[in-house]
Amino acid sequence: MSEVPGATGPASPGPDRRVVIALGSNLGDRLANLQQGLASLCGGGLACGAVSAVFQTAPVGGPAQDDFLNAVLLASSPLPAREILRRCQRAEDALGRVRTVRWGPRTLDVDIITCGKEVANDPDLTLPHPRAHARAFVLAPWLDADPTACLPGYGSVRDLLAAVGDEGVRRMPQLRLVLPRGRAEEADISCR
Ligand code: A4P
Ligand code: MG
Repeated sequence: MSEVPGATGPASPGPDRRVVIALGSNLGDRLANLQQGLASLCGGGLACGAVSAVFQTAPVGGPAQDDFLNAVLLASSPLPAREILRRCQRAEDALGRVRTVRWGPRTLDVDIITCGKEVANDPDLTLPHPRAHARAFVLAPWLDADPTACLPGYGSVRDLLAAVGDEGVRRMPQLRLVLPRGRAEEADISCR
């Protein structure tokens, strides 16, 4: 079969970009929820390279609620950011996430922190995540997973965490997340 000049075939994948994803849970079996979130996210175009240690964190904002477990996933992907967002939302839905009050308790929250150097200002997709630079519950696990991490437009994650402080954020060495088997593909997770 010959190619028709100018015909549009399936969209070719874009270049791989480093994708940083934050996961949080403070309802139900928090560690199992985070682990299940990883299972939903990894593979199929999202190469998961590393996951941080688990941190127990005091809730920020919202009503009085239990402490969270938070972690950060480092991945790489050629997928459009919106497709990755849909994947994040499917992972939340699979855990029966219910939205009642803003910043209320949740079985699983999955946020895209950065997608390469992409900048987006849509309320449905803001990149980098608009509050990540000020949140120790994102910065501490991110720094744990990548000591040279940088947040485009803001600077080094180490410096940002030093400015914010890590009060209420505790590393939990006895709690561990593992990347799903066979999905720890190589991901470009360097800061350069
Ligand atoms: N949205 C826009 N940009 C993004 C992005 N980069 N990643 C939109 C993911 N979603 C993004 O999200 C609300 C809307 O944000 C969606 O329509 C999505 O398209 P949501 O998951 O329904 O609600 P949310 O996560 O509660 O909203 P928000 O305002 O993004 O929450 P934050 O700022 O992420 O805070 N305290 C501790 N200790 N640990 C936590 O994990 N999390 C929050 C949530 C508050 N306090 C916390 C924690
Ligand atoms: Mg969210």
